[in-house]
Amino acid sequence: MVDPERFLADLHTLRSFGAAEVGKGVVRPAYSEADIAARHWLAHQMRDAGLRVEVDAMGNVFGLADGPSLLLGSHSDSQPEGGWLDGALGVIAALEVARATKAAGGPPVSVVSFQDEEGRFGVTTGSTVWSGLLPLEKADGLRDHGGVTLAEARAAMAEMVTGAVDPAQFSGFVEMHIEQGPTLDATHEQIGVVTDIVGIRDMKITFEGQQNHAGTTPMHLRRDAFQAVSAFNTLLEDRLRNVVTPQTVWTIGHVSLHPNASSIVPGKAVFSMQWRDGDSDRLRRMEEIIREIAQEVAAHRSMQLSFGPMLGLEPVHMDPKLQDALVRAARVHAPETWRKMPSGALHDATNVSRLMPVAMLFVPSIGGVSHTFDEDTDEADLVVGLKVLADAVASLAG
Ligand code: HGY
Ligand code: MN
Ligand code: MN
Ligand code: MN
Repeated sequence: MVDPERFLADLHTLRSFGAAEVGKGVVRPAYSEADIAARHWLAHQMRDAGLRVEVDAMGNVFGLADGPSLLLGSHSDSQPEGGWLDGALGVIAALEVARATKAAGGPPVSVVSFQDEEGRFGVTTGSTVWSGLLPLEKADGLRDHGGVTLAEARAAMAEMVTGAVDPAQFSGFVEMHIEQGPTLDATHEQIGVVTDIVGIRDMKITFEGQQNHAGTTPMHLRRDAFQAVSAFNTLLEDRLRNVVTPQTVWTIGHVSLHPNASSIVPGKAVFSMQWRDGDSDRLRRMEEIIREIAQEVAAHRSMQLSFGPMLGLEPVHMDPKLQDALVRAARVHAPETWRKMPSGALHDATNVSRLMPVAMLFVPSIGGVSHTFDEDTDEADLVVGLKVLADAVASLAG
């Protein structure tokens, strides 16, 4: 039997690594001191649960059962300003289910906390590398917004690394997560059984104009890189309108201006351009439009333009058999309060689906918010989610 008290206590302990000073959130980006300390603590918990700990070169931490097993988990790194449950919930629920199952002499269950799901170096980097989509040697050259390479960052946890973990030992992967969106909160439902996960594209774009004096340079002579970003953003709205659906999203979430001073016309702007949709063709069409707009703005404003490498993950479907196991358990623990739904957030499950069948379950996010310190979920919903996960695992093994 899973122990809700122990599960909630462990969730709070994990939050203590990198706990934000305000609210309930955490600051635990991949390879930060807090992240590595949390990974040491997790490894310790896994060992106490009777699992064999292996840490691969990326810093993905596995707690392995003997022989073939189901794999449960998520990630324990956070956004630069993250919620306490994003990723952490799936890791701690996995730990609790593995621990309870082992104590009851049940079927073998392994646990994972993937590294850099939040994309300090890209998009779901740890599971992308583990799945074989991106070779580690290539990933090593990726840089965060501060210019640090992945190779430099992961050196900080080199002493934890034991070796590679063979995916062939796992029969499937189930990831529990908070919804991070408004659906379940609005309908007062407790469980979402995920059907699909959207695809994503993410790249850096650079406009280079001319740095100059903000007092003496007449407006018509400026080659202002920020104005180029601003014009680009306005055109996006306009030109994407006929291509997108209400589910399509795009975000400029990071802008770095050079030299970023009040009295200097910015000479250079580097910004992130990210877009997501459930349809690969639409993602491709959007890419064409985005590149066209950037070229148009650059030509019009005498900017030099460059595109960074584009990272992408395709939309994926969840495995029907694993989904059915979650549905059966949801009918028991949340009889009138579950639904099937797609995921607009990315998850490690996307990458793991290249290796084995995967499924996901969601619990509500209060107010539909995540990637903010304000993210939270009612304890009762966390516990229902844990029970659904535990029952689904038991039924899959049986
Ligand atoms: O942004 C995402 O969807 C993921 O949580 N990193
Ligand atoms: Mn997450
Ligand atoms: Mn996240
Ligand atoms: Mn001066």
